[in-house]
Amino acid sequence: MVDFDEVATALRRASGVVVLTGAGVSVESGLRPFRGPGGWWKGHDPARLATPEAFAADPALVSEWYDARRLVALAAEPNAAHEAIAELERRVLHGGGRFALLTQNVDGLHQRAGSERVVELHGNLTVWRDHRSGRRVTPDPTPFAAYPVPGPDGGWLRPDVVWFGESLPREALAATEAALAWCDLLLVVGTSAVVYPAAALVGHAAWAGAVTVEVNVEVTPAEVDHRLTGPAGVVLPRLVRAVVSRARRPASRRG
Ligand code: BV8
Repeated sequence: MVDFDEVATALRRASGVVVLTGAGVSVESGLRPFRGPGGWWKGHDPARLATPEAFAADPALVSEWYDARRLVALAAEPNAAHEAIAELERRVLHGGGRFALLTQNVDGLHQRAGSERVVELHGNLTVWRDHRSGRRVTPDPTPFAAYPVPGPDGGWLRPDVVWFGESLPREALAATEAALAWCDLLLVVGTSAVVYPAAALVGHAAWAGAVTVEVNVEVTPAEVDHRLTGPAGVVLPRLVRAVVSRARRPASRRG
């Protein structure tokens, strides 16, 4: 397991750790990914649902699909992968390092597992907003009575997520840029690395000199230094235990 030991050593020495996650990190919580076997997209055509045009054309269908996903996310529990990432954050920060979690996921499970330095690149499914005024609401954990759902300011309620063709939130992009400036190890977990601009973060980190590591059950187009193949809920706890259990070396000071 040369790669595993090298990654554990690099992780222990890193002073700026960034983790980028995708839908794969929530699969072991029972949430379906977007692509691949059992993916959401299998059930629905992304062009039909995750776009402003789809919402304008059929707000009832789009809001019903998102409400179903919202309730599944609220009923799910964080899994060992989410918990390992939260533990890693605590260990890195406790050792005087810097840490950021950039997630493409909209299910809120990282925060429920205890992660605090979370940047939601694609928004959050459990918050909705009036599509005209943008005023946000956090609906009760029960299905909406009917679709589409009237918003507080005369528009329809839509999920507070980033649809295809919509720009990522400015504050998320700013936080991402700041993190990549001090990142010396990027852990890419459970993403097919095909959605931009998130997928471009791997190349940006590598170009800036960071060690890049992918944890996935498949090989993706992401060009990384190390690949640890296996479910995130198995690989990540092992990796964090390996980092914690060995003699801690002072975090290398970069720059
Ligand atoms: C934008 C929220 C500017 C809603 C989502 C280049 C630059 C910029 C834009 C583009 C570009 N090229 C193309 C574009 C357009 C587009 C895009 O990237 N299209 C792709 C399909 C080619 N990008 C955009 O539109 C972005 N906006 O750039 O703004 C702009 C403005 C105006 C006009 C033009 C541009 C917005 C992108 C965000 C879209 N919103 N989600 C919702 O949730 O419904 S994307 C959606 O895909 C989710 O957020 C999801 O997180 C994301 C990525 O998917 P993954 O997370 O990777 O999930 P996936 O199922 O694909 O893969 C799961 C992986 O896990 C697999 O690899 C699997 O093997 C692995 N796995 C499974 N089980 C496990 C596991 N791994 C570990 N353990 C396991 N147990």
